[in-house]
Amino acid sequence: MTMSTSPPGRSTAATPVAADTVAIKNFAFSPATLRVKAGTTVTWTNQDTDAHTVTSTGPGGPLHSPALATHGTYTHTFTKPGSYAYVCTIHPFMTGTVEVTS
Ligand SMILES: [Cu+2]
Repeated sequence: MTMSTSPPGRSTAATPVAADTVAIKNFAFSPATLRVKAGTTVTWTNQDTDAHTVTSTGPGGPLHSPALATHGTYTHTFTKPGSYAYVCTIHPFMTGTVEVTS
C-alpha cells in the first residue's frame, strides 16, 4: 500500500508552535498559530510564486507588510503580550495568529 500517514509532529493548524519564523506557502501561513515571548522578532517568508501580505485584522494592529514577492520577507518585533490575528489582504482566507506571552 502507498498510504501515507501524517507524522505526529505535524499537527493541526490550530496548535500553537513555539518558533520565530512563519513560512507562507501553498496559500497558507505555516504554522498558522505561532507562540513567542514578548520581545521576539518574527520573520515571515513568502515561499509561493503569488504575492502575499501579513496584515493585522481589526484597527490598530501592528502588522502591515507590503505585498511580498517570492522569497520576500517581513519582520515584526512583538513587544506586548497578546493575541495578534492577521490575514493576507490579497487572499483573505489566509489567516494566522501570533500569541505573545510575557
Ligand atoms: Cu496571499
